[in-house]
Amino acid sequence: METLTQLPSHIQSELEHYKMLTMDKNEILPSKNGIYNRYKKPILTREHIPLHWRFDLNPDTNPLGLERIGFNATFNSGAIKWKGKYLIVVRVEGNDRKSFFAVAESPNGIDQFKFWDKPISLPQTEKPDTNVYDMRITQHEDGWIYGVFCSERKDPTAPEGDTSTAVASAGIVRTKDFLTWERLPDLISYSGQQRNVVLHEEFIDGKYAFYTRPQDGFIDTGKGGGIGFGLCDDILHPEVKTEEIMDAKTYHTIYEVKNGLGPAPIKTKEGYLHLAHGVRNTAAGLRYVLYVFMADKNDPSKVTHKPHGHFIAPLQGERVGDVSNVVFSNGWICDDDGSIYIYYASSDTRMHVATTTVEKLIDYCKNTPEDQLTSAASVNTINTLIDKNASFKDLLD
Ligand code: M1P
Repeated sequence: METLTQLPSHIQSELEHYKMLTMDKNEILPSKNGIYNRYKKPILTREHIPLHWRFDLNPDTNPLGLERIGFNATFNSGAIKWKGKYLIVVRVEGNDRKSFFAVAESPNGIDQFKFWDKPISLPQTEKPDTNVYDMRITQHEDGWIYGVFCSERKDPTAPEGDTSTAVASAGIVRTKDFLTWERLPDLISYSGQQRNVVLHEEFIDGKYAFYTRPQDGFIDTGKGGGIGFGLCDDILHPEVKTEEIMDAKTYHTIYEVKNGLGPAPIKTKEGYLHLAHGVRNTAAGLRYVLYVFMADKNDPSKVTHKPHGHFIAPLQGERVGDVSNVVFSNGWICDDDGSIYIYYASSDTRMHVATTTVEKLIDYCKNTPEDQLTSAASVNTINTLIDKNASFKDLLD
């Protein structure tokens, strides 16, 4: 067996760096709004990729020790607490632009994330995926753990010479151990393409329930868009015949161009907590931010509370990456004590964590003013708070 000292020096230093990163402690940052805390360092980057995924370590076949397979990014991860460990199912993107899924594990949810030995080998349907990404994990009451993800294929109707137009649909897999995955047929729906599809954890009226995001095209949602909700009779033949839009895209909001659900909701005594992304256009391109809302505990398709504006927006170094000005989340974990770990990616490049609690998110949802949709109404909302504070203003002197 080769020993460390026989590796070329650049692989040795990469190994030292990898070991340091995967043992490194993170540091909670003071909260600026009391609602959540960010952390000092990203939890997962391409530098966390194990070296045996990158290098042929055999000096006979790789005498120069060159990297054989390059990795570009680690982002948009599903999440679950499983057997006491915090697992994220990461979208890893190779230098070849192909995304795939790989499980990374942490003992505490905030640092020391380490990839398992091998990425997930995803079974295929009869129509192979070209690219797969953004898996949402749902521990369903039927006993399976489901992963719903975007499956992308070239549009067969694209005109000759068009090498870009694609079709997005919702792929579905299930597992009991995160090692062996069963592929189910892709979700059938009748509202165009689908991305950001999420399985609800409970049966609703004895049926499986999906949150959807109907879209006319691959990027443009067109007449589609909004977060939809639909029921499905049989998960082995998944089909959503009708979708009801429960949270629509809306003019002059942070979800003006499109939106999409993040992870499966967290069930609380007061309703379902949701994390989603909203997209608006700017002169510098699309801006993706995260927002939170709450749905009725007796009717998960009914939004009951919706704070105005964004919950998390890209900040400082998060603003820059392969697709800049983006934060995106498709994973969070709620611990038994009510702590919530929000896993979000910045700029389609790296993973971060933010922490909060069920208590804080319920308070945030119930007591943050809604978007009143005009500047004048926003000023009224601000003035209402200022007036309410009149007898407490001395506290600020
Ligand atoms: O590049 C930003 C995000 O764009 C897409 O999200 P949506 O479907 O809402 O437009 C996805 O490709 C997502 O992976 C990506 O982070």
